[in-house]
Amino acid sequence: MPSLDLADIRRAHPAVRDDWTIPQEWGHFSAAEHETWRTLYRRMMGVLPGRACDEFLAGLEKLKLADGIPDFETLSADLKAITGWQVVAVPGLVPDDVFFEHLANRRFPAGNFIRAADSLDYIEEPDVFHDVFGHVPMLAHPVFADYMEAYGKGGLRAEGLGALDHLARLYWYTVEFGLIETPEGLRLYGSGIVSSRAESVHALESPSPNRIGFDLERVMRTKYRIDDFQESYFVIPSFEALFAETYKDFGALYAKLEHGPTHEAGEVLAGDRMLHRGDRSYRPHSHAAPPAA
Ligand code: HBI
Ligand code: FE
Repeated sequence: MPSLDLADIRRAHPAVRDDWTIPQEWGHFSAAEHETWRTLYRRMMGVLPGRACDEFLAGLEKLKLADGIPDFETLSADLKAITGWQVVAVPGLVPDDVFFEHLANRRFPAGNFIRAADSLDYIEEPDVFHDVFGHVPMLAHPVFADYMEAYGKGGLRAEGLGALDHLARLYWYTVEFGLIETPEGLRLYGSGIVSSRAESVHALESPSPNRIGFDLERVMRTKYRIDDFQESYFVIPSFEALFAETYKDFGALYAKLEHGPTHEAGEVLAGDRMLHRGDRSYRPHSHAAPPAA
């Protein structure tokens, strides 16, 4: 786990500011790194049409992200004109309170590095492709842009109430790994999925995972995997419904969450609205521990 101590970070990034942002210095990216971005972009566009939701594809189109690692000055100017959001460069993962503070002020923190060309399929930490290709197109959607700001504000409140792990589950099962119902069938919107070629196919088409109708308390009680495909995906009926569902005071909910069960990632409950009951045929394995030689 990378250091989350600003003094450590400052050794490697002397220009880091108190809010953990750093100058992007877009000119420092090499031709090879821009080529890695284009390779990742091309791979994703081979699987996302017909799988990602229209809102994601429309945002991607509007922000013109195909040519290489975007210059955050230009990207932020375009995005600000649409929903008031901007993209800021950070060295990597930042502490929760710093992250929430940025979201609450419509700033999305993006890792200022890209994965190595020889490991396109797995990243230890969110890089610029996961953060910008995965997260930023949905920030061009007004309702989702509002949801992300509300999430940031909720996070700052949750900190005080010791409810961070519940809120992190909400983020995980919507922002990172959410599915949405459409008249044409289920579609992807979660950033962790749409920035991964294999999971974009797995999440929609594998018989293995559960696909369960979104329920706020259910999601906040459900553990998730950080090192492999999800064992359950939660499905929202619309972004408006997600925003309405979560734009209320969580205080009472957090009090309720102090008691009662926590569910394993692959569990199915009697009250679940099952869109697909997984057959668990995919055996999760942890990337973190490389397979025995
Ligand atoms: N930091 N840069 C960065 N990006 C994230 O997505 C991120 C983070 N810090 C914390 C975090 N996500 C999660 O713990 C959220 O659930 C808060
Ligand atoms: Fe992410």
